[in-house]
Amino acid sequence: DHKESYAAWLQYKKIEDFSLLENYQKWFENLASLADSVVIESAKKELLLGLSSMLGVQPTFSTERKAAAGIVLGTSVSIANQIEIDFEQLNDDGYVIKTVTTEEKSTIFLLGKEDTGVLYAAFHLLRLMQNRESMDHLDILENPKNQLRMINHWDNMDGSIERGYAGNSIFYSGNKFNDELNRIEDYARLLSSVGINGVSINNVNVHKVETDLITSSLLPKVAEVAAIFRAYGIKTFLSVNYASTIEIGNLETADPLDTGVQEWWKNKAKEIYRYIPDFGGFIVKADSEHRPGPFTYNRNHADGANMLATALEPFGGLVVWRCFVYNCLQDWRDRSTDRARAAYDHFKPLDGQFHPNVILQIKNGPMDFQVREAVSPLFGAMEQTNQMMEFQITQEYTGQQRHLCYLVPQWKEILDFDTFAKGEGSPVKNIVDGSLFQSRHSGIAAVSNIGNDYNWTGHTLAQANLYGFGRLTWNPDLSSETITNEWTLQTFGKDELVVQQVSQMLLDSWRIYENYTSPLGVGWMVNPSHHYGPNVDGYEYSVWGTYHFADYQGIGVDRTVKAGTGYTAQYFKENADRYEALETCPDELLLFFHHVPYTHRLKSGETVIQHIYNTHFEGVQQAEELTERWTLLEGKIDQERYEDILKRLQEQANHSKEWRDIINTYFYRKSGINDEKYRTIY
Ligand code: GCW
Repeated sequence: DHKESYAAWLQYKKIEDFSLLENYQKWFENLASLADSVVIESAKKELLLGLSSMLGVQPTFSTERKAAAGIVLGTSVSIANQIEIDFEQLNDDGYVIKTVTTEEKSTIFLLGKEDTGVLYAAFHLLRLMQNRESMDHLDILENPKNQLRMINHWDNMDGSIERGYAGNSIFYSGNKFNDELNRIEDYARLLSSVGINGVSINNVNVHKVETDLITSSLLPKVAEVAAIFRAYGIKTFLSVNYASTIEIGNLETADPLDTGVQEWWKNKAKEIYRYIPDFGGFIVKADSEHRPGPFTYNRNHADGANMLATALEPFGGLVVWRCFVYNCLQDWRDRSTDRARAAYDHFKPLDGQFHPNVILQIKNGPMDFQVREAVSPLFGAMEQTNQMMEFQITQEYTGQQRHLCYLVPQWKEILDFDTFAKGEGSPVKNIVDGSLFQSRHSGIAAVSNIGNDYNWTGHTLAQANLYGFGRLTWNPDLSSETITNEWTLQTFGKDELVVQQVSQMLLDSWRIYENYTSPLGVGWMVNPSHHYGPNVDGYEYSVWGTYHFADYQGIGVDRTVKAGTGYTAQYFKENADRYEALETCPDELLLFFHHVPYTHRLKSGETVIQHIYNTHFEGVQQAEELTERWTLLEGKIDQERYEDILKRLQEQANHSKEWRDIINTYFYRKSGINDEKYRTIY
């Protein structure tokens, strides 16, 4: 019945330890909820589910606080002065969990400033219980660091998911919404349990059918979905077709300065908000990879975004405008065009021109979610513009959920990257949380990795990426280890060996994947179009602008000011200088910034060619070891998940050999330089 696979980290496994069980049970004899709303209903429902499952009790909620021990749910308004709490310390989604023991009563308060805070507090308490922690002296105050914590779906209404590796869409099939929407509620529970508060439900590439999502034919269904998410504190957004006025509006233009176009969108916004009063707003991919946009009318991105923003503004809606804009019709001979430069070149000059309800959504790197690339220099470069991060949870370039690649350590590195935008101590996380420039709106979004597979994510261990994304977005200061341990405990239970092994496997996996794939930050080297598996020259002569320029002498992209594309100058001085000079450029990004001979010596002491050989042999060995490490856990977790994961790890180990051999052979043949250790190169 796939029970464990489906439940993901909300297992709520029965507590076997008798004294812990007794201790927990005493708290749940009296449950009171002083507030009421659909969101509070969800909190109550989740608590009851967790309690009956973990403790085997079936309590009910009353509306007032009773004597003896108990749990009390409330908000700043409903709690009045029953407990001294300074609600001023909480932001809109913040909460307090506090155990208060007096002579007559012991109470655990779950208090939110708003209803969502109560829901998050309920999930937090359940997490503590899943982790078997004591509840006797809780004193917790939590505020999310990021205002928008969002998931972007690339789901199409035919049921397919662009870059999806876990089955089909849970929202649509056959160009319609699914009749059965139950699964969406379980999805909402998973998201809400890690603090996600926004979701866009259709692909940023908005095709013909999806263009209709903002019409009266589909809005009632969108509203149904939005109602499910609303009960879990999640706002619904839609990706829109920039050329809607032409496609569905009977207008001849989508010129943002045309008054007819402006009117059409204003009316459209009004209509949408009639169906969904708390609609989040629009995600827009414009003038990118053949999608329509304002360029057609000689207008810029600010013109386009502001036109939509004006329409949404009266209702509090946001425009999330993507910065993934570049020339995708390049010629490899043209060394002056550099895709990495594109987002900055397009958007930086527009700083200060965007309306307050526009947020620019910027991919973490300037290329496209590679296993390793530089951090986008656009972060911090637009002081007067709302910016948010776009990560990719779905593993397009990182093994497509057939390989284990846990991305939390990568995301942390990016969030911690010091941009020097306001001198030392200006990390990306302080730009996207809005604090560095006091931005009105900000946050982190990521492309979903889930589908209708019974375990949501194809690779069961890829559930950790979704969990980790949420937790990290709530608080970017959590360590990878904390998040990983939490996830493992909740997902597989509190067995020391399991927690230790699984956590360490996750933490090692990104490096392992990098080892046997593309080296030193150069990226790509994948099969065109589906992007799975090695193909060193797969994109080398194509129009997409993703080159490595390997020849018989050397490899890498010269992005220096001195001799290359000048990209390094897009960073603030400290980083620009560091990347510009070969001596200071970090090894792991060497080929992203420089073209060097194969004999160039890295800071590690190895030559580039020897590094390629070494990491590829080592990576395969590490991938094989992952399988062995997993087999230690047989019998310690349920058989279904054990075998599912084992199968994927075996596939990974095999496929890593293909990577190793194709990459090693290619560079051996190009360079003519032997492996110092004379290992087998085909
Ligand atoms: O690189 C590309 C992906 C596309 C995706 C695009 C984007 C949704 O391969 O599948 O389109 O990025 O982010 O817009």
